[in-house]
Amino acid sequence: MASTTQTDDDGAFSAEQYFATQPPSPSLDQDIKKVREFAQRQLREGRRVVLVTSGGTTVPLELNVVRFLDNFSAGTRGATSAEYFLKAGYAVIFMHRQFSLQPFSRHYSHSTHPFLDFLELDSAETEPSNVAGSDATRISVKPSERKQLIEVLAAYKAVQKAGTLHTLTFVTVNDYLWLLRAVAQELSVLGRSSMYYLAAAVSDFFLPRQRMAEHKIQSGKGSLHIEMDQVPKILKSLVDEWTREGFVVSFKLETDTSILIPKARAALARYGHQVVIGNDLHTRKYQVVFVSPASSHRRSSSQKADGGEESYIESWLRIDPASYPQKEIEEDIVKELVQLHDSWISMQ
Ligand code: PAZ
Repeated sequence: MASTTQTDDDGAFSAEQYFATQPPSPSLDQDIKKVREFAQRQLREGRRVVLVTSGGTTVPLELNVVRFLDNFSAGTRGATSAEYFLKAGYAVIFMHRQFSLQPFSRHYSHSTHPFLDFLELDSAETEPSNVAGSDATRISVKPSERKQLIEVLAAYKAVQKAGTLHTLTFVTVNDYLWLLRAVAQELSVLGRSSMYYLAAAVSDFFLPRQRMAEHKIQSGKGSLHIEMDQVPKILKSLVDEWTREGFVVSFKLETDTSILIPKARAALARYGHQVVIGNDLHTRKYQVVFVSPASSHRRSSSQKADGGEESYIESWLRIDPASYPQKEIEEDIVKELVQLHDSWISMQ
């Protein structure tokens, strides 16, 4: 816990204090200039925009970083959802952990479906070792892979042509926080047409720059003790300050399912956003729970219709595990969110 810095009531850094003391990455201004151009174009062209965050953040332990804390997230949820949002007509800002999965190319991940395995050298009589470097050698795609490749490639090319996908990368939790704030501030021009789909697995703790070792931490002095500070409650600032009208969807991951719904409700009560999607680490590809205020689409938890306690509605989305990966739960998640976003827009 921070001992010498201004903190929130629960001991976390306040967002204000965080941004006053932790410097942004040198590329932030350039990144945001491009986001501004993208947002302005989508505004002119009358498209809704969704910010999809995806993948895990790191927490560096040294300034010249050799060691860092990381988490499990591969970016499957974010990359898959981004594709379904594009299909639904949204423009997507895909803010993801460097080298994590991305829309379209995710189908050909080096670990699960390496593309070299489904390419073939054309002439059957030619020894692969003899054709290296020959311009005459043709390459083809295995017949069993063609249908899917054509579909993925066609969708990818169409999105490129329409200019509806903009990609940003982060590595550390600090990169993530600075980017999220700046992107949200840029997207606020879109008002209710913007959605925030916060699927990244963001560290709850970080080591302030002022307390990091400059060089690689040396062994030989016994065990290592590191005291981390809490990352500020950024959703509060997002909802109350950076984007007052955006439709905000956060994710809650737990490994103890009994606390999933109470934690999701607590997040809604605390931050006053629209939806929390709860998921369990082991079943996240097959089931999620949507939790939203009963008096749905209200901006702030303090605005109760009857002045009383807010109540919440839970609804589960499930797919048959046997149908995966042909069927992806993100298709249903996005479909549901597009409907909720429609209602949110029509409420203004
Ligand atoms: O990236 P992935 O597909 O492996 O996992 C997705 C997820 C579990 C990180 C995401 O659905 C999620 O719950 N994100 C928020 C995690 C949290 O901070 O609680």
